[in-house]
Amino acid sequence: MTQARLFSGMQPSADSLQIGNYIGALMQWRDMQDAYDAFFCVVDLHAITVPQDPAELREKTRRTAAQYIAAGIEPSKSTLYVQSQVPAHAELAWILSTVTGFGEAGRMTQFKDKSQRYGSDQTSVALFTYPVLMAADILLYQANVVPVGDDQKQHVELTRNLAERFNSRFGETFTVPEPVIQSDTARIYDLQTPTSKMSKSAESQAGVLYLLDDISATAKKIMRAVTDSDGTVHYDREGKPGVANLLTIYAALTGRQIASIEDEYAGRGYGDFKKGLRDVVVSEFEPVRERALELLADPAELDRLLAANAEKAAETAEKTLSAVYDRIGLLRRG
Ligand code: AQP
Repeated sequence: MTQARLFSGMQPSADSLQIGNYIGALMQWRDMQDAYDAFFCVVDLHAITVPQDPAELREKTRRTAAQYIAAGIEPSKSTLYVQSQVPAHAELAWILSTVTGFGEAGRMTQFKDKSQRYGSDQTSVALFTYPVLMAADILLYQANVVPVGDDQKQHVELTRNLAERFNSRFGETFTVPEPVIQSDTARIYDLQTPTSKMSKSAESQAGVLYLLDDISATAKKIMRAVTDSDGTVHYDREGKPGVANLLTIYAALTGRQIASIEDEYAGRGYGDFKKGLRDVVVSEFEPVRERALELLADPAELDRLLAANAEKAAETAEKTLSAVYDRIGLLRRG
């Protein structure tokens, strides 16, 4: 029986991924890779929608791929590749932009947020068309499912609309994908500002737990995490966002229920609780970090592996692109 297809990706927008990427995406990907024909992409074309230093971008791309593998994505099982190595992504994005309404693209809240943050002079047209490129990423592989955070739900909805519109205008071409939205408890917040989502490219690194940070830095960040003056280890997202966030991380990494962790630390104060969490995070991160650094010590081998996977991805992608070109009436090279 053929397996259903899965597509997902992350931007190489930092030297290291952070624990939110790990809990919210990589752990899920690792669990799903056996049941699906999975494509995991390092979306470098998305990363350049905001300015990037060229040498750093190349390095961040390798680092992101190495962390996928170190976290348990197996390149022999899943297709793990770099977006720009498969030109069909950019080509299909152009085609899809011709069936995307300007108003429709303008309603994307991520664009509204990001363009407000950068100001219109610093906002690229590519940031505006970002969701169309994301639609191309997904539709090229005829993906059935797309695991994403809830902030990406609107983009997957746009992808579904574009697929349905294209299919009804030009004939059945694309699989209409379903989003797999991670649950609320998989969302991780900044340790210093526990009301904001943790981000790998955050301005301040003090509240971000990076997978590749050295272990003592990770331990310090956890011990300094913002809590409250109440002193009880209890989950209350609204009233105690700092503690709730630490409990979320603890539960996600151990697979335990939040209530059982609350019981364990009842009457023991935040110091003990943070030490417990520090041990959990450090023992989870240590082997991932070591494996990633090992892979990065041999960039030529990593590049070869990525190239082989890109070739595999391109085979599938080019089939879809070729069908699309035919359907819309582009004259093909004879
Ligand atoms: N804080 C988070 N909690 C849970 N999941 C998270 N993800 C990101 N942050 C958290 C998930 O990780 C994947 C990364 O997607 P991305 O690289 O395209 O960018 P993002 O979602 O914008 O992640 P960052 O870390 O915040 O990156 P920057 O700083 O570049 O914007 C997605 O599956 C996301 O849900």
